[in-house]
Amino acid sequence: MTDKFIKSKAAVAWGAGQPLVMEEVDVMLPRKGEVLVKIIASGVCHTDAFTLSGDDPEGVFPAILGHEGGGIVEMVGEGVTSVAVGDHVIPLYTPECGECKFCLSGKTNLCQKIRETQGQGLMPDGTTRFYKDGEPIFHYMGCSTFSEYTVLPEISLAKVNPDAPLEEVCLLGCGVTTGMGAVMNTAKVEAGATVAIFGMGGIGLSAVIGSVMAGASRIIAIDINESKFDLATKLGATDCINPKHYERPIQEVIVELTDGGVDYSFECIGNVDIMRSALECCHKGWGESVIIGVAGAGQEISTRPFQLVTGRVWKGSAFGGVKGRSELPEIVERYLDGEFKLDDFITHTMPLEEINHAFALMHEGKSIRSVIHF
Ligand code: NAD
Ligand code: AHE
Ligand code: ZN
Ligand code: ZN
Repeated sequence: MTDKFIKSKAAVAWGAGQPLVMEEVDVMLPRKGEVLVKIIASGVCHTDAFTLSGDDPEGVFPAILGHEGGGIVEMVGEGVTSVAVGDHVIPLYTPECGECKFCLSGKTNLCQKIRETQGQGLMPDGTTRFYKDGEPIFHYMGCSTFSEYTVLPEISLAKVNPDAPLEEVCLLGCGVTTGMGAVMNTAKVEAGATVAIFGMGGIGLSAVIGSVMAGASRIIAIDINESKFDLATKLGATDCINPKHYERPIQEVIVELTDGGVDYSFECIGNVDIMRSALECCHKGWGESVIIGVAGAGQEISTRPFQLVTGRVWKGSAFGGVKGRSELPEIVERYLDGEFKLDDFITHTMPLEEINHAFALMHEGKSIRSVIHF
């Protein structure tokens, strides 16, 4: 720990299942190819809660969580050319190096250039930039946006229009891009198609928006928390279903409602039983189901192979299939042009000091997105 550093307030996850603790941490200045970012705002995504719970096989502690942020470049390390001090940026947990096999494939947004160290909570050189009293603290998903200052690789930053309010477009760093992108890029829902979306949190509601944009004829929203249905309807869901109101499996109900099943379904919860329902509510011969939800260590999906033999397709989607550096700036422009709104999602705002309240609201089903203002 011989690098120069600055002081930063951060919410530290000291261990699985423990509340975050406000700390003043030391943030090492950026090394070659790295960027110091001052975070202006960060959403709280269910994946942060998933990792904090201890269910994430890649969860390491102590760590600074948060991956749905917006910030301003404070300082650049040696060799950084694509962003400069003062640029507005959105941190990317799916970076885009533009030169790895994955980036060059034209088939995926899953850049693998720094995936291994990122999964270990480290910068690409295998070290951390966060310390408390000389003890290292891990990064999270390459972002660590629950810190006033964070360090990211240059390839993990999307430079966006400074006219866009970072307090809103931070949601494009994960939730909204993920839901909209899964519909438009992964499933490629076409006009007139029927859609079922399981889970009306930030991701599922964004999938509703994506389905409306795609011109879907029927958008069935499914949740066990009916307080989510008002917003789902406002955003364009045509039907809202609470599975608890039925004795039969929800897939049977949807198949009957839709003359044989939906064209596309999306699992936005992280529940492997619902992933099965989502697949099996798809139409024989062509129905496609996209898994977006993240399930805990040791969990597995199952169905009868006959479901796939008879033409249903099971897929997954990460960050909506979006390549962050080349495509996210354009999505920000579409937001600025009024194509979709973000403020509907922001049910709560609070300072970093109150971040544990954001997790409580999520677990109680009372929030869509809490946004932390720094
Ligand atoms: P959230 O907690 O805001 O929303 C989840 C919703 O699911 C809630 O409305 C809840 O009431 C509902 N739900 C829970 N159990 C249900 C059940 N049995 N039946 C029907 N509805 C049920 O979460 P979120 O932030 O929207 O994230 C959703 C999932 O997506 C999480 O697993 C998260 O980790 C994952 N995620 C994945 C990606 C990706 O790139 N693949 C990106 C972001 C989030
Ligand atoms: N670490 C977990 C998997 C977590 C996961 O699937 N993450 C999603 C993004 S969730 C954002 O809220 C993702 O992008 N996955 C692709 C990747 O490369 O991580 C585990 O099971 O080990
Ligand atoms: Zn997320
Ligand atoms: Zn790459």
